[in-house]
Amino acid sequence: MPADLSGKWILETNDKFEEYLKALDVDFATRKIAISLSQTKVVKQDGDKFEFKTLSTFRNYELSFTVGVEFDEHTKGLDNRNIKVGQTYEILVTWEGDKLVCTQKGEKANRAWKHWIEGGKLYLELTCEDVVCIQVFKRKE
Ligand code: VLZ
Repeated sequence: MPADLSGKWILETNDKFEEYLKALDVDFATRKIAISLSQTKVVKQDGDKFEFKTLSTFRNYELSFTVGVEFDEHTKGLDNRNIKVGQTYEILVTWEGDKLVCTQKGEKANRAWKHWIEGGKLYLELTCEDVVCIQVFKRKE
C-alpha cells in the first residue's frame, strides 16, 4: 500500500473549484453556495478498499471503491451524471506511485481526480476538460 490517506481532513485551499463546477455544468447559484462551503473529507482505507465522504453543511458526497476494480459512479448532488455506462466506459482507481488516481470516463472529457499526501497535507486534484482544481486539506484534530 503506497500511502495512507485515512483520517479526517478539513479544506484549507480550493483553487479553481468554481471553474471545475462550471466545466461540469453546475448552475450559477449552486456554484456560489458550493465555493463558500467548508468541506471535510473523511477517508477510510482498509487495504485496497476505500470510503470517501465529502461533508459540508449544504451537501455530502460519498464514494466507496476497491483499487483496481471497475465500478459505476452517479455523481448525485454534484453534476448528477452517470460515469460508467455499458462496455465503452470505465472508471478505475489505481495507484500511480504514491498517488491514488481515478479516471472517470463518461460524457465529460478528461475527467479525473488524484489524491496524494504532501507535507502532512492531503491533496486532491480535480480535472474536467481543460480545468484543474487543486484542493489542499489539513488534518482535523
Ligand atoms: O471527490 O470526486 O475525494 O468522491 C463537493 C461537495 C464534492 C460539496 C466534491 C458541494 C467531490 C457540492 C469531488 C455542490 C455542487 C470528488 C472524490 C475524491 C471522492
